[in-house]
Amino acid sequence: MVADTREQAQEQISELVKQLNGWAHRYYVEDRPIVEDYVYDKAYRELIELERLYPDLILEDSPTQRVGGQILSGFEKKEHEIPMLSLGDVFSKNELEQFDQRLSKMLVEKVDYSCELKIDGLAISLIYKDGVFVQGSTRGNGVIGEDITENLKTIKAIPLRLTEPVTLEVRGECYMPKKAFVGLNKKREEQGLPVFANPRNAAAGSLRQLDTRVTASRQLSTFIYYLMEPEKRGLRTQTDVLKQLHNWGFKVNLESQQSKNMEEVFKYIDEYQTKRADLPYEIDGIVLKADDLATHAVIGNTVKVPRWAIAYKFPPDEQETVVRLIEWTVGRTGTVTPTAVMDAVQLAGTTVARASLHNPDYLKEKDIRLLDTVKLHKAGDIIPEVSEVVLTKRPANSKPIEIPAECPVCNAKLVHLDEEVALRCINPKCPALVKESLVHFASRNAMDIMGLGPKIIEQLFAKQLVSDVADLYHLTFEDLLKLDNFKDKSANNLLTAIDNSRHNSGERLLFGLGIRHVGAKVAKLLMVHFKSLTKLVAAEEKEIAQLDSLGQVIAMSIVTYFNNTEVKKLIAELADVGVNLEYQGPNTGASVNNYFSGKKVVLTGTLDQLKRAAAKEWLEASGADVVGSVSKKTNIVIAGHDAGGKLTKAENLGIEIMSEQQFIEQMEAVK
Ligand code: 1X8
Repeated sequence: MVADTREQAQEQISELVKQLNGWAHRYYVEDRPIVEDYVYDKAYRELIELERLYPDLILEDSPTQRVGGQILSGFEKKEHEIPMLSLGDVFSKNELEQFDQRLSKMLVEKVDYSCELKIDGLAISLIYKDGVFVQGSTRGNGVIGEDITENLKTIKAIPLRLTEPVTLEVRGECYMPKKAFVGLNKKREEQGLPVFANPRNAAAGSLRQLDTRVTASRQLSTFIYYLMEPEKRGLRTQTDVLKQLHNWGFKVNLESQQSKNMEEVFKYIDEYQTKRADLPYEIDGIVLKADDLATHAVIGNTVKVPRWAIAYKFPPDEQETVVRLIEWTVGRTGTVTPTAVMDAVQLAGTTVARASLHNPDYLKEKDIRLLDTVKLHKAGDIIPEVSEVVLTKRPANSKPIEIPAECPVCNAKLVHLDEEVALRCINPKCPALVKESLVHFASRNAMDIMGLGPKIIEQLFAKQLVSDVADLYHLTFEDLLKLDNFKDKSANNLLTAIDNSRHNSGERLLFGLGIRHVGAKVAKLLMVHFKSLTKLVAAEEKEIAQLDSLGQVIAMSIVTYFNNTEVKKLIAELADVGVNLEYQGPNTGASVNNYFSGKKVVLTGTLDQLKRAAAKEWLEASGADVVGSVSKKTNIVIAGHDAGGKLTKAENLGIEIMSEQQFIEQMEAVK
């Protein structure tokens, strides 16, 4: 969809923003998506294109305004118009009864309660002007917080525009879902970075990022539960406030419940104490609020906390146990990680006997030793974690754990790369690494070897048929017949797939090597510049770092990698077995193999080498729309000889023109 006029563009932009925001609302706020990701992505790309052509027409609630990208120099202070109070805590049902009795004494009418989950996140405040999100801040000390507007804009659950043009302030909790927390820590462990202790710390760290792209990548979400000056909207109860917040487009926690008496409140507590582990976000208790808003003014606040609400905190799920062993294992990217092996205990419904200690720094900081008694809990309700050592129970003459100097699998010397906390094995022949590196090598965006998945690789490895990626190219028909369920045909297919991969453009190989910080995109960029892997191997760190501002970290990672003797041998072996090390031109590598997909293509003139019908069929199979006449909407014109008016028109309109030969090259490049 290409707009012909500015007015059309404006209309299309407005339509797309409305549609995309509607879909995103269903996905991020209501958890009930109505379109497939690719439908969203397609419309999103259209919007980006229109906004690129007409940057002054970008709407403030456009989803493209959420990607982050600003680098902030710091956070401004933000004074809260009304202080953001904390809640009084209680830890027993008995104390809750006392709270109820206090309220009952102060009020004439019987008290109904709004029972809500207490989200373990960070309190935030959001200000909307005429329905548009204008400012967001942290709680800070309750009176003065920090302006984190740009970070909050990246959170998809926060509406950039409300369903009504209202001016108001709301408050709620920003949190990281358990799944996002587990994924983030896993990634950080692999990257050698310190891990976050729990989802709340992870959310806090993510919100205070000066690079808002980092915040955008962290999958934060929010629950809004408080509206300032609700009486101005004619709302009478907290239950109604929650409904209204939801109607304005905020994400509101749907587990809330109105309760008529303490019996019902206790039932709610018991129910969620059980459900807690299954919720996709972490809660640390429940919040009880007098539902009738008129009573809030009557009951009032103390200096620090409201008297009309209270938090009931769940007892911590923590167990003591004894450390029997510290195990060191080699992970996917060579990180060597210590794990505490302990006497098994029951924790939040499962039996736990192991907890990752992440890296040597973490181990040293907690100073966990053999036979120590430790307190164990579950971070994000999922990951067993040692909270602390019970020092009073430490045996006499215990000694700190020694950090290994050599890889527990291959005995190679372990290293710390740059500023990493992780200990790493960087021997590319280390068996622990090889299996994973083979899986990556064969994967779609790398060498794209069809049929060579983790299960086959496991077998090849176990039967000692391969010990590095170069060995793949020595595999014989007989070798493959040794694998489970392999017959003539499957063996032949796999051999052909491996054989074909020799001719891939070099960036696939470069990406396939699995060098840290070298993803498919960086690999492509490097190969476009250096043209040959051999030249990249010989390149200076400075030249790499300056290339499209790739930077020091990537450059150092590449140079360190290629400096390794084992790596040098591996590259030579790959060249020996006929694997291509050269860049083969545009549109040959990873994730660009659909050059024609989604494009309107016109075939004109006489084709010498191809049959016209075959060309059309091939284009359509690649996702192109082959049309008869040239218009502004045409993307590509393929012109044979004696092409006439259509070619002239395409030239006048500035449409991409391809000769038959260029088209054939594209076809061949796009496997
Ligand atoms: C803190 C929290 C509140 C609620 C949920 N989670 C929290 N962490 C709620 O009201 N549903 S209220 C609150 C506060 O007032 N400090």
